[in-house]
Amino acid sequence: MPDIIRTTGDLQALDSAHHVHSFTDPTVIAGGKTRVVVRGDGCQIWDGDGRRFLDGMAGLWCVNVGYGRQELVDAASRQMAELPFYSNHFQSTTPALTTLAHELSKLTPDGLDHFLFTSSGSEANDTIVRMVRYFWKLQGRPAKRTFISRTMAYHGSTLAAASLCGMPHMHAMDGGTLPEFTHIPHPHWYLHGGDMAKEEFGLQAARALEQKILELGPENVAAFIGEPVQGAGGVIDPPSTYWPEIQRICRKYDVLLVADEVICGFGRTGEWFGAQAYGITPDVMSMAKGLSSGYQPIAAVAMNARVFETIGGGGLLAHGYTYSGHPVACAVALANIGIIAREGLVDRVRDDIGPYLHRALAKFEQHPVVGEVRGIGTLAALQLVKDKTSREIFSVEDGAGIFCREAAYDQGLIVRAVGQSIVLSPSLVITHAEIEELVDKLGKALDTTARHFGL
Ligand code: PXG
Repeated sequence: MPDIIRTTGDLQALDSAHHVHSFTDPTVIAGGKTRVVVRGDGCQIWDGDGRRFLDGMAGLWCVNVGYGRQELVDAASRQMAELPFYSNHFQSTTPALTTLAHELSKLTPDGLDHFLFTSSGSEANDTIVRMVRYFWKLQGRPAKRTFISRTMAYHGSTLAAASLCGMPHMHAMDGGTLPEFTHIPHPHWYLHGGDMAKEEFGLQAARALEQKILELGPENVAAFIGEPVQGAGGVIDPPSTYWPEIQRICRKYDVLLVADEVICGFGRTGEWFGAQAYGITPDVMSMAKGLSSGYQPIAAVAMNARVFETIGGGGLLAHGYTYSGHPVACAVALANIGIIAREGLVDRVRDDIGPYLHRALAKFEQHPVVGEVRGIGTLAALQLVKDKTSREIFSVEDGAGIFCREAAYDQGLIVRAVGQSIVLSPSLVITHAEIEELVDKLGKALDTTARHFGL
């Protein structure tokens, strides 16, 4: 029988003894600083000491329908009672899995009608690397193997997905990327656009892809992958000209266009998928997080007919995970999509809560420590700056992002710090009153930050 652990202090001690955390400095945990989260409801969470927080991140960009949805609990429970597991290997399926694939085909951009399931976004992107290379091999162009992604991209932590990432610390850990992965600069106008108009900068940033393809030789380039809005890289929403130009370049050189919809999917941008918000039709997409609102670990790769039919002609598809299309995860994803559709959450983000959030945050453009307020739908970021006129940002050593994040935490608000930006990704069910609370708490944290840095 497992030991019953009751107090937060006991949990913190055991945690530092036994748990290796994700994206955490282990010395912080060794100091007993683990945050123990015990309960959630709507956009609120509670810690082990009964303290309430407004969760401005929806967990890790994923609890799109909010915490505490009994309907999802019931879907999991029914499926567990009926059939807790069966695999999709060797020509098998389950009703939940096939129904989910069918429902997804109605939501994804035109032509993306075939779905391969995994348990995480990292596995989905890793799978894409294998599938796309396999696709080109079957097309008779086996040299097309290189993936182009962007600096500050986040695509996951498995080997290939980490190579797709564009964050230096991801590569520094284990000695760089795998071969045949390369990066172009990310399209952050405020920091890199100089005097250029936003739209002009968008075109210039996209044309870095064309230069890179020509440098590598189109005959060697498999795909370009990007998040419609770069999430973990700091909510970098590109100028409106960017994605259509990227799509044009991909088509011109017959390079597959892959959208990583792990954060942008399932309503965050005010459309079902970020690709729809930016007017593009990728060849392949990955999705996770909002697919089940994080209630179950499930992700998927969507592919168009050209990719599907090509890999369909290659004989046995030597790829799959024990938990590909896990029936409990599929049942929960189906119920979750049902909630998003029934409650009109996608339209709510586009017409109501997205504009409301961005109007409320816009006032921070006047704040001495904020240079830029950016984002779309329920994705937002505040760029913290030392000097508004020169757009000089804080250094890593200044640590303004982490300082501000902790100040928000002291106010009872969870936000993420990405470098010197504060990012937000609340649940799609956040109310107007909760947005007022969020802005009030964030304002206090920004005031504390400005005072601390003498602004
Ligand atoms: N793609 C994107 C765009 C993501 O945001 C992944 C892929 C990987 O998904 P999995 O399910 O394997 O984690 C993600 C995940 C952060 C942070 O710092 C964000 C993620 C993961 C860890 C940290 O905000 N997103």
